[in-house]
Amino acid sequence: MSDCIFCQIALGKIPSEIAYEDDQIIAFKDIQPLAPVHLVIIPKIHLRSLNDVTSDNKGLIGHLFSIIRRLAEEFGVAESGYRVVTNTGTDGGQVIGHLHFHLLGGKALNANIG
Ligand code: DGP
Repeated sequence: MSDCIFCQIALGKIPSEIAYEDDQIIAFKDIQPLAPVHLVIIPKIHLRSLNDVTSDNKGLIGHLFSIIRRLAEEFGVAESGYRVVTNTGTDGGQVIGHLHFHLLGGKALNANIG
């Protein structure tokens, strides 16, 4: 989608600090990091949120999570611990309307969710 910031990042039209990329997904550093490690992992296809995910996407989502796990290792937070979050919709705090997963780590995160 031409007006989607994350589609533009996936296409390389908006620069980002890329941590991983393949034909299906891309991971980049969040522009407003909330933790020492804060990556955003997205599918390249435009899905608006988790609400758009169906069983047709199970290969993609499984692959995406395997890369998140690998990135947690590479960024040195796998042992100490980390959090994976996907905000969905207005009440979920989603700002960018392209499915994405936050990988947060590198500090003791607040245990309160919500
Ligand atoms: P969310 O609230 O879940 O929709 O979070 C969107 C995140 O995306 C937020 O943490 C900031 C990040 N973000 C927004 N625009 C850009 C951008 O242009 N580049 C990068 N690297 N991150 C962005």
